[in-house]
Amino acid sequence: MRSVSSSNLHAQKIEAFQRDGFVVVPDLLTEVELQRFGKAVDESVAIRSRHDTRQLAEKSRYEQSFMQCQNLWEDCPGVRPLTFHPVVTETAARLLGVDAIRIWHDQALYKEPGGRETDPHQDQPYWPIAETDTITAWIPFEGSTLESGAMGYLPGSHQLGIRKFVNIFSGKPEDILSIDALRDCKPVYVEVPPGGVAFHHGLTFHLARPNRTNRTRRVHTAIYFRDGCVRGSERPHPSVDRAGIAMGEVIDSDVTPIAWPRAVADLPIPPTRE
Ligand SMILES: O=C(O)CCC(=O)C(=O)O
Repeated sequence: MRSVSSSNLHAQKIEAFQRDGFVVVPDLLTEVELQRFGKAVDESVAIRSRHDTRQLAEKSRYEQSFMQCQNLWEDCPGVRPLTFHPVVTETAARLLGVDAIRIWHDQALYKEPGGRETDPHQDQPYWPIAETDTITAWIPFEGSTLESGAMGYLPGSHQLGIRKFVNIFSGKPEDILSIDALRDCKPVYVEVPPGGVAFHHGLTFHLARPNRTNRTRRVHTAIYFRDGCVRGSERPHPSVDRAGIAMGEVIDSDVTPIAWPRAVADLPIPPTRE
């Protein structure tokens, strides 16, 4: 099995992530893996969305940015080895500079042909995690291009001391990019080559371009946090509420198992609770 030491995680990548709050790491997944995991996520998205017959134009503004299917690792055995992929998870831990990480949740983010842009936001304010040792792995099965819905990041915005909840879920969100603290910080859009993974810090402001192609932009993401983080607010969230983790308690349950390090080929047993 490959490990990060034999992949492309040079010190410059770690420095870039810590400085900019995002980085693209090439060659983490093989062509065979992209085919296998892409098929597994496609099937899971099809099952989860089988009752939704709406056209794109009939969906909410938020849903026009992407189809979102969460916690696929739990009920889709074919997706589990991707969310807990040893090279992806080790890379995430090395970028964060921590010894062990847990899964917060995973999700497919499928931007349909004609899908609108993803509105700018930070992720961390959506999560009741006290510490900010959080990272998302954004894994496009066919790579991503400016035309297909590439991600854009505001470099260094994770270090500005901002922790702002932007409501992108209903109605038109506030224009967060025009606040004084961000006005001089322009998004950098990045294309990801097939097999590459884009990582961003939980405090990095980010957005994505519309999908101007006639193919769905197929992306799986996994959010990881440092082992030992505690619940920092009462904000409801299934990743802590399902396990009854109270304010101030360490976030440690079968809902958020260790993602790295794990023994070779050892995958976590998903929770049975709703
Ligand atoms: O894929 C997208 O369009 C947005 C992704 C995103 O916001 C995230 O992964 O936090």
